Amino acid sequence: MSIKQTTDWYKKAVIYQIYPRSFCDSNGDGIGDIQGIISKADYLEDLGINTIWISPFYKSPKIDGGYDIEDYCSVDEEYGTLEDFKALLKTYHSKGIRVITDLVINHTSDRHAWFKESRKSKNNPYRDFYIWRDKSYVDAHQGLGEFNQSQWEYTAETDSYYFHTFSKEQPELNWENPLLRSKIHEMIRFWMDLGVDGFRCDVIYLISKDPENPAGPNRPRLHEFLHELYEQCFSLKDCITIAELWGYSPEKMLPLIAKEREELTLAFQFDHLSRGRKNGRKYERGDFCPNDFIGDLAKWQNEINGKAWNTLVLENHDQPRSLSRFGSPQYPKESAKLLAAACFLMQGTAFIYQGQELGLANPIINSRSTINDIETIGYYHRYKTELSPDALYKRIQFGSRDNARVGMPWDNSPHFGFTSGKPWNDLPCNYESTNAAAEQNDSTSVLHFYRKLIHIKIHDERFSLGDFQLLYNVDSLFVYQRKYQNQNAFVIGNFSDSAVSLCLCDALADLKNCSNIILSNYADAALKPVLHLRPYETIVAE
Ligand code: TEU
Ligand code: CA
Repeated sequence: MSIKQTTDWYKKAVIYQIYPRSFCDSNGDGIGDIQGIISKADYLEDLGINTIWISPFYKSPKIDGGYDIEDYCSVDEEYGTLEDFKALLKTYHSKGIRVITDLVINHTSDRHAWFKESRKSKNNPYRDFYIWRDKSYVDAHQGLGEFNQSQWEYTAETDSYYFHTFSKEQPELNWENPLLRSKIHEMIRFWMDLGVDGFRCDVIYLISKDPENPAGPNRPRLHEFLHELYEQCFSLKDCITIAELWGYSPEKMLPLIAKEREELTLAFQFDHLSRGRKNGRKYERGDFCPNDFIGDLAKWQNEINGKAWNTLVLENHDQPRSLSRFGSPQYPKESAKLLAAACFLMQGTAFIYQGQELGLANPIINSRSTINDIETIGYYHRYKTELSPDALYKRIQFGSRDNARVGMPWDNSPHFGFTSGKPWNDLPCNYESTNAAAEQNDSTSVLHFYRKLIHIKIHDERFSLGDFQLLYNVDSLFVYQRKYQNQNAFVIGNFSDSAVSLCLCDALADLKNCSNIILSNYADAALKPVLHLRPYETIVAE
């Protein structure tokens, strides 16, 4: 008998995402590592988070930053050893911090032993671990993948083609094969047995494909495969799963995360992160309307709350810094704090990406040598003849995944304390005043604001379990309410660089009774019948 998920600990989890290559280098080779993560446990404990999620650290050629796994049950030697990982678990668990790892099971690296076998011959025992087609099929089904490459790659050994959505070095697994599925289950139990508390499931919706058309949008067996994963793995202890999904409406997502279905625990939604892009294109800046952004978040609150549980995200390793996307260069501290309060005080599990708590802006990306990421390299090659260098780098600066992957700034020493050697991606950045040590000593810093925010998110049940209601969302002004057991709290914000007044009448009348400020981003914030909100001012009141 399996032990089903017993507690809802994820409802009070604040999850800090670590991109291991860029977090902290312990041995001076310019590459972040597991010992580096261990060395920052006190910092994360002081921040107040109660869970970490570590992006892939498994053996990998790192064509896609480690999301191309060569060996599922090992630690890449650049990052350390399995013993180091066990020590990491011990250190974090001893502080009461849970550890979530990344599960990349839609594809492997082309260097994975299964793939090396699979490509050898049509009757190899591993042939059906991957998706193979002949030339006539491929000619009739051409398409471009996520990184601007063809989705079918030729191999001479058997004169046939294998399927991939991401780089050609990331062949996709054939989930129709029960043997492949049982190998994956075994691997997941290996990490659970070591003590891992949950998994972030990379592009998990892609695992089921239409055998007639693997590149097509149909996912006929997705629910079946997820329930099987739950039965065979996730239900065996009190662990959680977070799905990475793209293009899902709340209606389509609910069956994946509704508890009674026993599939996944949580899923990311990124609708609001598409705002401020031209026609939704990731590398092109467009107009940004704050009320659309708040409206997207509120839509998910209204559709998911009470039925399943939301996630709250402003950044991750695939996204530029939220300050550079939605904040203000004139008011960096105020706008970083407003973004944090606006998003994380809604209902849902909060995810904070390393450095976000410092209010980091993007590094400078303005030449070919400042590009490392495979998606950005694909974009560069696609547009380098069509656009002038100025126009091209403007887009890359705006959208590149490299923005989030520069070394974490710990102090003001060379390379901001990320490494004593030469960083693996040596991008120019201005982190003189936005680094952990500088912000530690400044009580008005974004870091101090995040600490307070995380504290109330975890310890004040209005901000974890409370009901959500959007009371006002016009132009740049928003007000929402959280209510738990008849106790109210209000989150108010002016998402713009000009001052505005807000009259507390009609829908906002309840706010008049507020007398206490729980959190604010201006030292002299005050509650008045007509609120005068300064640029990016946010007030959390009760
Ligand atoms: O990302 C999924 C994905 O579709 C990304 O290409 C995403 O669309 C884009 O970067 C953001 O707009 C996941 C991982 O998070 C990413 O780092 C990997 O490259 C990808 O899967 C393949 O494993
Ligand atoms: Ca290192």
